[in-house]
Amino acid sequence: MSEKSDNLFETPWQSEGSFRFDENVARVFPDMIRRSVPGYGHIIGLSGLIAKRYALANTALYDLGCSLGATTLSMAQTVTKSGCEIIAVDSSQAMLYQAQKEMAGKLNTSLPIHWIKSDITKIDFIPCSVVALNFTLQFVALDQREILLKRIYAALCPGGVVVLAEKIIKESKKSQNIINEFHMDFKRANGYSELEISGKRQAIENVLIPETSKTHTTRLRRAGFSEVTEFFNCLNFKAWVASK
Ligand code: GEK
Repeated sequence: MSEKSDNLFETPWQSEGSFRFDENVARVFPDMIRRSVPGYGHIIGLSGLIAKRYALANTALYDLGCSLGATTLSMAQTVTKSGCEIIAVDSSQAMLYQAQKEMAGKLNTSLPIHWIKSDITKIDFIPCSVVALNFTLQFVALDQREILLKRIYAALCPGGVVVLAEKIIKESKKSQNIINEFHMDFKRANGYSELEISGKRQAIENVLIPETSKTHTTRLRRAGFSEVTEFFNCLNFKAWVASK
């Protein structure tokens, strides 16, 4: 992947909620997410291993909000079941363009990959066994999240799974403040300045809407998932596997 460094927030031009997944973000995305999300690489790697374990022959695997295709690549490199295909969906043309450019030389697997530009709340799902929602549900409108999970549940074959990774908020305000400080320390340690940290926070306000861990797990169960298992937690980032 491109290792262009993220300097988007070095100048104080951001207004509240101005963050967009445009070509500027697409260009620096791998650097941005690696320096901002603790454990991002682990979650992507584990998504591939989970996909390998749960993929069923002749079904689709979805990467919803695929960005530059990191999860798609991870699944493509591990899944060996016959007749599977990966459907990678993103609403940002800039992200999909960059994804296909960067993945061109890397995706030399036998698994067909379909890149689709669409809002994930608008697609018609085909029978599937693995659906990855890595840091994407947090950008979907709050009133659409349960509807989307129910539609995914309906499309999953018995034994299929959703992999859900999210930025979360803590139930208590005190805990939230502490974890926020730790997350800011993580970003500082990765070379972001105070100006960049506050600029990004302002730009992402009301664009990324995090929820508590309990809200996520309760909603997954309401959507029908029988077993919801947390497999990753670092600072204010969590990931679960939920099975049908
Ligand atoms: C990764 N999963 O590398 N429909 C389709 N795409 C959407 C929607 C929507 N409604 N809302 C947001 N997106 C990736 C990282 S990034 C996470 C995912 C982040 C897309 C958006 O265009 C962007 O590419 C992606 O979801 C979120 O593991 O930037 O924190």
